[in-house]
This record gives sequence, C-alpha cells and structure tokens, in this order.
Amino acid sequence: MRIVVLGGDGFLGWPTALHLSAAGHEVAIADSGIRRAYDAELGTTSLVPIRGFAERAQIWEAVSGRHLHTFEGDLCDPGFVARVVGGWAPDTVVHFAEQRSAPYSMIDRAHAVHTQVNNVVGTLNVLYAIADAGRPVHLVKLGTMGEYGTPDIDIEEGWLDVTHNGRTDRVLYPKRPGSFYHLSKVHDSHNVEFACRIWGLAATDLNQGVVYGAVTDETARDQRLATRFDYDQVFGTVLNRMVVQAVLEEPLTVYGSGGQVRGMLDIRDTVACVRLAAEHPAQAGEYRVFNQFTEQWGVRDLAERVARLAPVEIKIDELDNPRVEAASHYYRAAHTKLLDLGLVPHLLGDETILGLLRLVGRHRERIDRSVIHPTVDWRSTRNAIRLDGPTADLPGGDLRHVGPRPR
Ligand code: NAD
Ligand code: USQ
Repeated sequence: MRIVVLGGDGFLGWPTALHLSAAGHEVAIADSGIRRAYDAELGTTSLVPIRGFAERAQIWEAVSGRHLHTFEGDLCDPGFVARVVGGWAPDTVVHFAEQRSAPYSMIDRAHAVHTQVNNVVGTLNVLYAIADAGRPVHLVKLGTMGEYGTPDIDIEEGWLDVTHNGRTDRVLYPKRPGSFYHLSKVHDSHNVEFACRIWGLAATDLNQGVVYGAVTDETARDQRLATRFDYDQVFGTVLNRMVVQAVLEEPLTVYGSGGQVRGMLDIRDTVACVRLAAEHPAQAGEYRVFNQFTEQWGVRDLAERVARLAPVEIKIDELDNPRVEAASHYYRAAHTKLLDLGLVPHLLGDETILGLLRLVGRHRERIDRSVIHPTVDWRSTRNAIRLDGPTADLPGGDLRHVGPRPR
C-alpha cells in the first residue's frame, strides 16, 4: 500500500512510518515541525537526541534500502493537505499530527485555542482532501482513551447500544474528556463519523491509551533513527517521567493519591496496532473505533513498580493533583478488536522498565531537573510554564510564532 503518516516527525509517527516501511509499504511522512517548536517554547528537548526530519529519512534509506518520501507543511494549510492526499495518492492516511499534550492545552486561553484550532482544523482539511480524492482512501486517525473519561459504567469500543423509553439505538459512546486537548479529540471523532456518514468515507479511530517506551525493532537498527523521549511536565507521559525521576534518585511524582486508572501500551504495540488497522481497512461509509491499549494501570501501582526496580531506594510523593480528575474510580474498558486482528501485546514486565532505566541512564547528563515539576494547574486560566516563570496569556490563538522554527 501507499501510506502517508501525518505527524511522521513525532514520538509515535516516526517509528510507525519505519515499521510500515519495513513491512514493505511505500511510505511518506508529513510534518510541520511544530513539535520541535513547542520544545523551544517550553525550554526543553527530547532526552534522547533526535536527528532532523529529512536527515533521518535519509538515514533510514541508507540503513534499510527503502525510500521514505517527506512532505514538510502544516495540515491547517488546505493546499498542503491537498498536495499530500490528492497529489501523492495514498491508499491510507495515518493521522498522528496534532498538539497532543493535555497540560499544554491547559496553560492558558491561547494554548487552549491553539490546540483546538490546530487539531480540529487540520483534521477537517484531511477529511475534505480525502473526500475530494476521487478514489478510496482509508483514514486511520489517532484518538485517545481520554475521550471517554472515567464513567461509572463499562467503556465500549466507540459505540453504545442504548434502550430508552422502550426503543433501542446504537449511538456514539458518550464522552466526558478531561482537558481541552482531550476535547479536541472528541470534536475530531464527531467530524470523522459525520464525514463517513455523508460522504461514505472509510475511517478507523484509534482511541489510544498512554504510551510508554521509546524503542522499536526499527529504531533500534541505528541510534540515529531514535525517536523522541519526553519527560518534562508538559509533554512527558507518566511512566517515562517516573523512570527519569528514578534515575535522578528523586521522588516519583504521583498526582493525588494515584488511584487514577488508565489504559496503557508499549510503543512497540502502537506501531503494530496502526499496521493492523491499515492492513485491515474499514469499509466505505464505516466509522469504526478500536480502543488501543493492552493493560489498565493505576498510577500509584506504576510508581511502586518503578520504585521496586530502581537501583537505589526511591520515595513516592503524592503531590496535590494539578489536574481535575477522579481520584479513584470504576474503570473497565473493552479492548478486543485489535486482539481479534492479531495483536500480540508486549505487557509491562520488569524487563521493559529495566530497559527504560538503562536507556535513561545513558542520557542522564541531558536531563534538565527544572522542567519536571508540574506547574500547569487545571483550576487556573493562566499558568506559568516554569516554577519561577511568569504566567502567560499570549495574544491571539495561533501560537505558531512561539519559539524559533526548527528549520
Ligand atoms: P508528537 O507531538 O510527538 O507528534 C505529533 C507530530 O505531529 C509532531 O511531529 C508535530 O510536529 C506534528 N504536527 C502537529 N500539528 C501539526 C500540523 N498542524 N501539521 C503538521 N504536523 C503537525 O505526539 P505523539 O506522542 O507522537 O502522538 C501522536 C498522536 O497520537 C497524537 O494525535 C496524540 O494525540 C495521539 N496519542 C498519543 C499518545 C501518547 O502517549 N503519546 C497516547 C494516545 C494518543
Ligand atoms: N500523572 C501522575 N504523575 C505524573 C504525570 C502524570 O500522576 O508525573 C498522572 C496524571 O494525573 C494522569 C495519568 O498520570 O492521571 C496519565 O497522565 P499522562 O501525562 O501520562 O497522560 P495524559 O495527560 O492522559 O496524556 C497522554 C498523552 C496524550 C494521550 C493520552 C492517552 O500525552 O496524547 O491522548 O496520554 S489517555 O490518557 O488515555 O487519554
């Protein structure tokens, strides 16, 4: 297949593109580089050094003998999207290209507006380009488990059969997301479902849980193919952050009492799930949802696991939760559809955490302690990005001028 990976310079898009390329597909990556600009804005950088966008595509070609096409541009520019989707003519569009940090979206008004404009407008442009392509194109769109929130009933895969006043219908599962970022994904899901209904598009919405890890079979082939590793308070995800804290021999930051439960998965399973979804496409007119995670973990349990495997004794700190989220709650989410397609999960074993501790240990000198402590408080409409920094409310909703552009 011809597959374009939108967001192909990101944490997940890059290893997914390599995985699809190694599997024999003809792959293109498209990216605006804005993730690298967020780093400049936040004064942080990937713990693991990463090469430039076009440079690492060339390195992959040298290592694998397989060409990766590159497109540099912004999905909010409809002309760019039309060139990629209409011009390059992919069979499948894998769409990772969004502002994906919940804390970033909660910094202040401008960051919330930027997140929703970037994500919702970019996805609308993709939907129009596919509808205008004049041939079947399967959209594989990254959503998030956080769209559902933590309801007091079982979570299904996208759809819910409801009986009300004696009548029954199948409805999109009700959403109760926990940040303006997660809300942008809910808005996307509704737009994608609508496009399938009115234009007969074929789409798979992958409601993914929190991803941990950093290395896949393909990125391991050469250290210059590494993907980014975030540990800062804004973009770092929980397990990767705790491993960094353990390497620093600092307390692990559990928000609240750590009773929050989340669906989680290994980055090696992310790339496998996207490939399975792409190779088993939705039908014309079908909007299907797969819950993309392999295990449920409580945050406190994760911290205890990391502390047990750390080489020295590590404390666990229960911080006042900067987020507004249920402290302890019922959580039972279906996740069988990707298993039915053949996913063989990498469950979170000690060896995975020990591997992460070794990886972070090798880059220990690059850790910046000042970006770890959470400063973005959901209850405030203006937050400082650094402990000693000013609170911000930047003009306008478009933050693409913030931070030096990467290229
Ligand atoms: P990332 O920020 O590392 O990568 C996203 C990439 O998209 C970046 O390279 C960025 O420059 C690009 N991008 C953003 N907006 C763009 C635009 N308008 N035009 C072109 N390129 C643009 O994020 P990630 O961790 O790789 O996540 C990828 C996707 O997976 C996101 O949609 C995210 O919501 C979803 N997801 C991630 C996780 C996780 O734990 N990382 C979990 C669930 C879902
Ligand atoms: N948490 C801590 N301590 C920390 C960091 C986080 O206790 O130091 C807690 C948070 O309060 C939260 C949980 O860990 O309850 C997960 O937080 P996270 O930062 O790892 O993940 P989240 O903000 O939910 O976002 C990440 C990705 C996002 C994706 C989402 C999947 O950044 O792109 O959509 O995971 S999900 O959570 O299923 O919605």
